Amino acid sequence: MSLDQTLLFSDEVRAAKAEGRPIVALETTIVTHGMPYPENVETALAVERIVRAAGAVPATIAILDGKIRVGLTAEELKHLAGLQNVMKLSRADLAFALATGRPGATTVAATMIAAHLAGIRIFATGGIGGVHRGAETSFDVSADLHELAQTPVAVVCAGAKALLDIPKTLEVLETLGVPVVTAGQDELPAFWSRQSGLPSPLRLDAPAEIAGFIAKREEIGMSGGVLIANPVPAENEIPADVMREHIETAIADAERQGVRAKSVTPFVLGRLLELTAGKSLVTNIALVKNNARLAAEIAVALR
Ligand code: PSU
Ligand code: MN
Repeated sequence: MSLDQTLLFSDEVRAAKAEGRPIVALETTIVTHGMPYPENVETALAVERIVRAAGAVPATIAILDGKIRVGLTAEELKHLAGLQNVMKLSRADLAFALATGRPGATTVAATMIAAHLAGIRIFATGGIGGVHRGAETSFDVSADLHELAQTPVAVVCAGAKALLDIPKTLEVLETLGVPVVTAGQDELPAFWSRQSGLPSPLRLDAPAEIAGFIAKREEIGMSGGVLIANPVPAENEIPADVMREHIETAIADAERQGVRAKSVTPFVLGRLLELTAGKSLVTNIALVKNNARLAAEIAVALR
């Protein structure tokens, strides 16, 4: 079977490709493992509308019936959100879902692979995976970091999720040669909060400047991606010191219950939703929308 038969474009994305219009890839792990129903589906659809309003075409990516689907209809998105046992796919198991026909949602790593295969250069998400706290004993380092090192797709996020060890995550990104550019401020944001206490390695302000940086890397044939950190809007942020306590509780709960590997991030996000009485989800939704808008503006400027 050829790639043509495995990579399936929606009509909207196929037309956008044919016309050379800007496209923004979107992931689905955030739908199946990152947010509860019905906010997950509502957010995914709202994010697609934001991308369109900014002049780009959304390409939401998932694995269904042994195909890499690039662009889903609202019905397909709802179908995916309602399925049981959807795999959370990364580089290691993307082809496993294709070979076995199991449904799969794509993480940042798997979405980057699919976007690159589909010829899409920009991708918006909430927060990337990174180096987990306690990684010195658990060795839990997200495959998202290695994907950023090798696959040339620019990823717009709101920083690494604050449940991670952000200083270690930054160190690994530097080692792997991944540029980290914060949009509009000097400090790296920390997902729910605009502040992480760490300076961003790089800063650019206008979408056109970010597009110029991406284009320059392409021009000189640099491998790997770019990480763009977009601070959550001030009116939606949860201050870092408020989140810190909840994150510590959530991680302690995960440890006590023996939650490991792929289950850690979904568990901690779910626990934070309870501990913040829903506020973490409101912020997560706001930051994903904010990232979709910036990604679309960059895609438009990159044309
Ligand atoms: N952004 C969110 N919520 C999420 C994710 C991103 O707002 O749930 C997902 C992404 O798919 C990312 C994954 O790749 O979390 C990280 O998982 P892990 O830590 O297991 O690598
Ligand atoms: Mn992990």
